[in-house]
Amino acid sequence: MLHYVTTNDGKLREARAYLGEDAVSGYNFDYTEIQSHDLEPIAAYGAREAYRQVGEPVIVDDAGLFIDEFDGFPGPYSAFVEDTIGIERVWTLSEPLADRSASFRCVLAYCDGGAFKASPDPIDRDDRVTAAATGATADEEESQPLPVKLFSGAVPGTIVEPRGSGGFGYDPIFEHDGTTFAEMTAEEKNALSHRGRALAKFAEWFETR
Ligand code: ITT
Ligand code: NA
Repeated sequence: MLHYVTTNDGKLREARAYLGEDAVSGYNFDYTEIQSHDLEPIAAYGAREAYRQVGEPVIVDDAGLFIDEFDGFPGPYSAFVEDTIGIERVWTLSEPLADRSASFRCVLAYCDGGAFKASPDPIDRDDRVTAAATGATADEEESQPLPVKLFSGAVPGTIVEPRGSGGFGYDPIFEHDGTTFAEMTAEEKNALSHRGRALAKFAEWFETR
């Protein structure tokens, strides 16, 4: 069984809407989130820890909102900023900006303890992350790091005054083509979102691995 490891029900709902309700089970586990300006090492490190915890194939999903004029803030700190100032005040901070362009990004990290290595022709070898790139501790680098496969997705949009009651997190203040993500169903959002794009890449690889 494939486990989507997250404390966030919204992420799990979207993953199941995309991959199928029976294709993935939710596993509520708060893995260690290393500090980094990039989502990739956070997701990769988390996937290794989650796999060690669960003992079956796992996906970890690290995501964030990147506001262009703020050099990508809150980015990897999106959860902290949502919990502290909240999305209404992210809108307030963005309102005076001449350019309110932003993007959502999502990185999925898959780890099965190394089974996918057995694939005769692994796709995207370069996506495999080494311990050095993941910020693993010296101890972990000494032992062989577990292989992790990464899939990323991004979507451009604009920060707007909150609208809509669907989705989760920053969805009410993120507008794409005139509609906020909170005004979309999970299926509509998946069809163009950062997570939907990453899930599409994952699903394509997973079927043929
Ligand atoms: P897990 O780490 O347990 O999966 P989390 O909510 O803490 O759950 P992250 O660490 O990846 O997830 O933080 C992502 C932040 O960005 C968090 O505040 C989310 O609400 C927000 N976020 C992620 N994806 C989003 C999406 O599709 N729409 C709106 N907000 C999103
Ligand atoms: Na988190």
